[in-house]
Amino acid sequence: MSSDNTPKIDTPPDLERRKFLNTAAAVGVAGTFLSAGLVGCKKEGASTASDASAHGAAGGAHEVAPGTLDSYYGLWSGGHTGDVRVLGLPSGREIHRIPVFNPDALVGWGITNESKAIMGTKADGSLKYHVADTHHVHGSYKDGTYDGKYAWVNDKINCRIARMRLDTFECDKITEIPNIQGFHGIFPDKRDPVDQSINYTTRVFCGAEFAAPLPNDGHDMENPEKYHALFSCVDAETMEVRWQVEIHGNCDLTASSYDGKLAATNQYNTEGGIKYVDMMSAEKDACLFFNIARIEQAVKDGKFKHYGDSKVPVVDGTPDANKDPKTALTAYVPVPKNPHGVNASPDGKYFICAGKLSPTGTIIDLSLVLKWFDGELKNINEVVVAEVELGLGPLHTAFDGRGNAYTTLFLDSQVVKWNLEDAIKFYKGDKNAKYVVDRIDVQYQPGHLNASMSETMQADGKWLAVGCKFSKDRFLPVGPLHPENEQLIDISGDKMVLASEHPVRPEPHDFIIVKRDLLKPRQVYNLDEFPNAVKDPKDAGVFRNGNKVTVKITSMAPAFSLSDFKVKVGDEVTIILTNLDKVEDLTHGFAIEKYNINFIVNPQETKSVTFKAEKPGVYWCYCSHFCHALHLEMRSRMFVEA
Ligand code: CUK
Ligand code: CUA
Ligand code: CA
Repeated sequence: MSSDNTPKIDTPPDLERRKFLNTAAAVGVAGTFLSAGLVGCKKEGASTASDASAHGAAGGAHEVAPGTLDSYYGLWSGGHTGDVRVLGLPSGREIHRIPVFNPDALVGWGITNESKAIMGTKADGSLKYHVADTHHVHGSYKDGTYDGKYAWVNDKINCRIARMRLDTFECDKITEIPNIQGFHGIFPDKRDPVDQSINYTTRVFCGAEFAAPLPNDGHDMENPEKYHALFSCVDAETMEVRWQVEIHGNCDLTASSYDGKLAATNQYNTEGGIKYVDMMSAEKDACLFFNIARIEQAVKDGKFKHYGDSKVPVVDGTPDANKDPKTALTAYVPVPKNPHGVNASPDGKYFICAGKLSPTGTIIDLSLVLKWFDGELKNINEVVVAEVELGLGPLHTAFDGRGNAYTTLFLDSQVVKWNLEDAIKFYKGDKNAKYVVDRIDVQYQPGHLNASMSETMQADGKWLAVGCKFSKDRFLPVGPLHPENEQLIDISGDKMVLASEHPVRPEPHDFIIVKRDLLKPRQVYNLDEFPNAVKDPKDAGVFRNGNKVTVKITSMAPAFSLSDFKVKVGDEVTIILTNLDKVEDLTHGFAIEKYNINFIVNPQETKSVTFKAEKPGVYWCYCSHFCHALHLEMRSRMFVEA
């Protein structure tokens, strides 16, 4: 291989190009707040940006040889594609996509009866929704780390939360949350707030970014003062909505504490603005805390109302109803202008809010928040133990488990590494505390980032992935739509080192990086898991009940158990297919010509489809998944009699 073909992952970025991007972003996004003089913050305590050219490559530590397994799973939200992508890290190889909210032709998601039942259908059996926008993926916890059982992801467009089983990497439940719009942040709890022996996830907290009239039935549409947003709690097992809290302002991202007692959301629109200028008119917005035990007691005590058709209890979390700390369900902690991101440090002590329109990071001490709820603090502002300058456009924060935080700077196209305890010292007045440890340029305009195991008490400080929203000229051009650029940074040393990058289809937002031995995926299904399984080829056949016809088929390479089956025009046909092959990786497909049907069955799996036989004639059904030397010959025929 000529050296010309070697990817130059350690090339210092073209400074002119970076300047251009920053300028463009500043004009388009930040111009208003830059000119509004909101960047005039103290410069002390910040070390100078390190020279990107000083960083070499990470010595190939990110390279994973052919046939070798990655050491981490990355679970990436897919964005518009409504799915969750599974990446191996540190290689960055995409291993799998889990279809969730949107149809997927490979597995027949949105085509099979089983998947439609999970996705939700209208009365005529067609899918209720066809689009989604996934942003945030988080796993279930036990003892402060991932237990490998579930992951959840949100759909911002149609306000749905989905659960995925991590033994089969499949979505198994989807819940639509009532009376909200712009469903954005999610986070599972990590422990029960009252019964501390429940040391695992039992709830998932969900924030609504947009406010609307409650119920949203046509009244008060022109009056934004009558708009409200709700913060919701979903049961991790049943996936039913347990309760909601009516709040002032809006919710953006969501975080939960390691002791289970607190959840929080950052708020960028405490103004209740409709246009962006209104949403950025106040100097401070808030990080809003929820006292989970008190909220659940209020629900038990019947102190709630309902909105519209929803049966979900809604408690009052607005500031007016929560003035006395000793009974308050919520605490509004003022933080600088339009914050984005709220993240829990792995030592369990702090939540970090990134400033977005303020160049600062805010550290909130959770023990002080609990003290405020106990009535032991004079002023809610005392829970803020640091507010320090980080750079322009801070969005999201990850941790290395060694006391350092890593925050994306969207406008600076950088990641800044900073030390939490030094930031607290600096804020307290120790101007010698150099809290900024390092900076690294990324390509370009990063949104989310996450470090290996960062959202657990086992944060291991090895790898940092950065989701760069713009890739510009980093990859072969493919037309106007650019991929996003996922960059991988080695954070094992003092200096951050850019190790590799790979394009991803737009547009993931958040992701988690999980040690591979925490997940125990299965390789083959069990026939007994499927109540409708056709367990023996002898059970195959056509079963008629009026004009409803059930066709039972089994597959075993290289044949289906029926070489043909007969139905009549006008029949409602249900095909049930069980794959009797037991061999790992031996998947078959079932596609029906001209009937718009295709799905796969994995070893020992059963799936079904239902459709109307509308067109008479012979229709070949073929195996659409390469399975055998005689894969092309693996076929059946559907005879539709006129
Ligand atoms: S949001 Cu996209 S970069 Cu939806 Cu998590 Cu911050
Ligand atoms: Cu069975 Cu291809
Ligand atoms: Ca604001």
